[in-house]
Amino acid sequence: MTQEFDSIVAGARDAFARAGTPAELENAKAQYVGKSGRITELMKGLAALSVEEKKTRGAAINQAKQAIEAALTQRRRSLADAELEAQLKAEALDVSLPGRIREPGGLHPVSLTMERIEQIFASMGFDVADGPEIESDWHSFTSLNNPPNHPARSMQDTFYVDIDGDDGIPYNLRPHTSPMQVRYAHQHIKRYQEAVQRGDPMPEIRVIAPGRTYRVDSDATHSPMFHQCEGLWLGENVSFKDLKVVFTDFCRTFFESDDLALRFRPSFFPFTEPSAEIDIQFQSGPLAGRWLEVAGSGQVHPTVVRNMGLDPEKHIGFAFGMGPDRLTMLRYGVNDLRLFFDGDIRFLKQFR
Ligand code: 2NM
Repeated sequence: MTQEFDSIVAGARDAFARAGTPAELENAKAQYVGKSGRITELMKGLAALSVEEKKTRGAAINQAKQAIEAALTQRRRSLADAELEAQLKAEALDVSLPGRIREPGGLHPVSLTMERIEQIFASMGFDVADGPEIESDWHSFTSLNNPPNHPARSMQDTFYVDIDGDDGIPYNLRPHTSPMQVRYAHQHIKRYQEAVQRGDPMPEIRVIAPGRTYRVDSDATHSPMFHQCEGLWLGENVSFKDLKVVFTDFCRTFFESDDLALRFRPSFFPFTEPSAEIDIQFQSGPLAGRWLEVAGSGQVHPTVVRNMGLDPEKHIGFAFGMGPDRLTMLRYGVNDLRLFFDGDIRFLKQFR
């Protein structure tokens, strides 16, 4: 091969190497072996030569053409390899990643507590009542002996809705579940009136009202939405002694502990008189020795009994209110209330 052809082949190799894509490579190819490429033009030039010259020059051109085609094939292959490499890289699959499995779900720890509370009180003959979270002013406050200027009614404590009730006062997000007990009494009023007419013994009211409640409050131990479970037992002769028995029994069953001490500490609520806070004390375990407040309670105020549509001479008894969120914290040793409402699956799956 002559110097001339060597440099053409070198030029072609160069152009092929510079082509970064298959399209660029096909363009470069056209300049050498295409219809009007360098080699094609040289072939055409052979026509004017003698037979002898055609032989030697033709062979040399052919050799150059073969070298160019070999270089082209090689470059095509390396570009295809690079393309495949890039594609594999882009679609890389990390087979060492854990698969996406659907794990079994479970109840929220507070729901577990609610179910537990309901089951324990059901075993003591308590009905479970459920009702609206958006309440009238009368049900949330007035019926429960909460005077209009009582601090529990203030805007700072209660969420109000943009809709007025029949009394012109906006509806509220219930700050406790006691309205449900007033509703429950009203729902069953016929039974009590019929008993009076027949001279039968007065049917008892034994009900708990578990559910969501709302107050304008938010820190490590208060959430604007929290849970309550209130209880009510009214009958002709239901006393504070019965409250002590019922609540002691409940606490011992709930915490699965027979050596649990209870303390009834005088307090005040508008809807009960007398009233008491209920504290418990574990005798063993991580919380042993400390008095822990778990509920409020008291003998239902005659005004409240009257607002239930009942005769306070015939329906006497007690009510109590407790916080399932707090009971859940005590039972499982959770130290921050907000963990219940963050929805962090790592926390929640521990109760599954
Ligand atoms: C508490 C404390 C004391 C209560 C009162 C009533 C009702 F409806 F009978 F008036 N339900 N719950 C009550 C009494 C609630 O929570 C701390």
